[in-house]
Amino acid sequence: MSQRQKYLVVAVVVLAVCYEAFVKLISPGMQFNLDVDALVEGSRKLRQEQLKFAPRSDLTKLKPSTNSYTEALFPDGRLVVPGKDQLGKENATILMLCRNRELSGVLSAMRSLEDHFNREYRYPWTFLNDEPFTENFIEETSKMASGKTQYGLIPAEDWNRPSWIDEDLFKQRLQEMSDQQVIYGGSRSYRNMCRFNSGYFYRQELVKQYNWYFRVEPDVEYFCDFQYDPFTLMRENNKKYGFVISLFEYEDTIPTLWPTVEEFMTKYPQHLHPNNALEFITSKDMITLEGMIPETNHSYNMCHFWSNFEIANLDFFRSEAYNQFFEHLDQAGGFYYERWGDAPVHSIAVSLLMDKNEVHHFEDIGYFHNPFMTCPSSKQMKSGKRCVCRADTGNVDLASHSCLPRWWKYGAGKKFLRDSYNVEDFQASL
Ligand SMILES: Nc1nc2c(ncn2[C@@H]2O[C@H](COP(=O)(O)OP(=O)(O)OP(=O)(O)O)[C@@H](O)[C@H]2O)c(=O)[nH]1
Ligand SMILES: [Mg+2]
Repeated sequence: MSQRQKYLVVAVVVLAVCYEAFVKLISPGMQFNLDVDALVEGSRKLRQEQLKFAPRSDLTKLKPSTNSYTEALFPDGRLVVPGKDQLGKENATILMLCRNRELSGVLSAMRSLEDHFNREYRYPWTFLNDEPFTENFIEETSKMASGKTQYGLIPAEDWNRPSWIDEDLFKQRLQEMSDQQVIYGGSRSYRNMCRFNSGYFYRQELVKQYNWYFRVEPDVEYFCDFQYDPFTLMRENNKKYGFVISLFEYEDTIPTLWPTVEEFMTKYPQHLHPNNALEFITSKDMITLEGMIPETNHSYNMCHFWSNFEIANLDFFRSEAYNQFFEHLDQAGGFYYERWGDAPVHSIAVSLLMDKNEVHHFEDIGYFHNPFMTCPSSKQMKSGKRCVCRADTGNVDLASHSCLPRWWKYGAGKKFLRDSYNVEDFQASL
């Protein structure tokens, strides 16, 4: 064999060895194909094992992950965990009207309120809906709550448009308000919601048992530690309605609300409280240099308490005065032919039927509902109550469209706390 032939043989052998190595080591597909059946079988067995743990009640048997030091999942999968008994002393509930699809916003609002207030008091949460809540909604919200939770289905007759609403006129007004781009002007469900929140929430079976409610909406945020029970604070100080933000309403949602209220005042003068806050909702003077001067078609200046936050006494809404007020408004049809919101309805009722000293401005909670935020301006209060407000949103309190300065002037007044004060001087002044 010549030298050249020897090189050729060696080259062929080397190539053959490399090819085999390539097939075995570099081409996993060929190896994988060989194991497919075994893998499928293994996977099937694993799934069968997992299925043994599938019921949610058995989740506690699983460790969260192989490198976890906890022995069980938390919470433990039961819907009512021990230790959910109410600690707060008042006959009160936290109330949320919402839809299943709003679950993530519901949970974030719950978490915020639980962390800043309710986990120390464990007041029960009451959820209301015009459709049945899903199992998932119930499971997730009951795990988020420190207290008990209950879920109510609103009867159709408390939610839907009443039969005496003229269908043609309703459709026509819906179209007109939608064309005029009135906020939620074309929405049917929003009108049901506003009417329900004006006249029916306090009549629901689950709500009947309570004296107080704290209204919460999906996606809201609370920024400060409460450090007290707001229901107790209100009861002990003879307050019946609590708010955090007050603003001007869009006039094109309530063109005939005020004339309807004027009819009510003429018909039922006995219901007007002698120490009412009529001036708060009718004054049109300039309050602050930046403040808007309300220019409206009627005496109502559009000021209202923003009702997505409310802490209030249910007996006020159950009173004859409030119910005659609501019935009078309802019969006028403005919840459907216009788009009367529950905020101006509650606010006008509170301002006319209640002693203005029974209304409380919670200035120390810090709150956000898109797009407005209120945050304590006192440095002392902010740090003392561990407030962390949003850095990307301004404080609405003194904004041009805020009615708070008007409340200070014509409502229950305002005591300004100095940031640093001498405790003895302060106590002596009380
Ligand atoms: N069950 C139910 N709840 C509703 C419906 N519409 C609104 N809500 C609830 O009623 C409350 C007020 O509705 P929102 O849509 O928040 O109205 P809003 O606060 O004026 O406006 P945005 O928050 O800016 O959308 C919230 O708690 C909603 O979850 C509805 O059709 N069904
Ligand atoms: Mg809202």
